Amino acid sequence: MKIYNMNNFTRWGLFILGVNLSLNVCAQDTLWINTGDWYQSQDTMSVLRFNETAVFDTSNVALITPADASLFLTVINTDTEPHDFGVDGLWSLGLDILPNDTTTFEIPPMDMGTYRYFSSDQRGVYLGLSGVLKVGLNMPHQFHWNLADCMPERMDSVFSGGELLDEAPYVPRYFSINSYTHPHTASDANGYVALALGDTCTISIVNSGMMDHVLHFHGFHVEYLSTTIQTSRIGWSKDTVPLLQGEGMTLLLIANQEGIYPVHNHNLIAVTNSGFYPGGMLTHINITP
Ligand SMILES: [Cu+2]
Repeated sequence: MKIYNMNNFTRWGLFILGVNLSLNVCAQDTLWINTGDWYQSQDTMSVLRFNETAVFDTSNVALITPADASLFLTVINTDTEPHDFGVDGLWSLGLDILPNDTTTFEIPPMDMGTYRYFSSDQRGVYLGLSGVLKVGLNMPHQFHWNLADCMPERMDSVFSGGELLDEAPYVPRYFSINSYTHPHTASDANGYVALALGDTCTISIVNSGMMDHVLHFHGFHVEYLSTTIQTSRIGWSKDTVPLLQGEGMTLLLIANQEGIYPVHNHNLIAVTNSGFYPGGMLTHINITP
């Protein structure tokens, strides 16, 4: 089937005209649901990801769309099973995208902020179909952190169509940001916050995991610009930020001092890889002169 995607053309056209993409009245994008292997220290896991091409990439791609405009999305499902699609807490497609099929649909206009887009079916949840959706964010410096926790035994079982063994305790062995675990988080250009002194950035965070997470910032307080669940926190300035399952939030960071500062999960088990410390959900803010 012919895939019609104006996205790059539109971006370049607007770039040449010097027009900001956010002035568009609607946006469109294409996602591939791909299958591939995710390698970690002690395990290789079969996973699913939303990618921007038919080539498997270990990180779900971040979707970017203007505020108050419809997003026309085409999803191509290369998996062997059907998947649903939704924006957590906000909107759901209400039907399955069938295996080896393509579906185009319209997501109604959304307010400025960060949301989780995902497939809520069992394979989608356990194998990682969950990403960051950024709406109406216009700062020149933007980062995103897609948080996940992974238990290889459950993933293997779900991938092979076996029993989930849900009654066994959930003991995840990997904790990742954009599918990177420390120390590899340092090579993730979307997650490793590299800025110059005086810069300001937004950090879009989504909790795609099956447990709540809490992040601790060293050296900085960050301001809540948006959040989808704990909305009373909007406007707060904090150095410790809890994220409930499925929550999406936008934080504002002002790079007002030089140096390298860690940001890490405050739950010790979540800064390990297969039980070894340090690892997991740990990245850095690197401010240069
Ligand atoms: Cu700390």
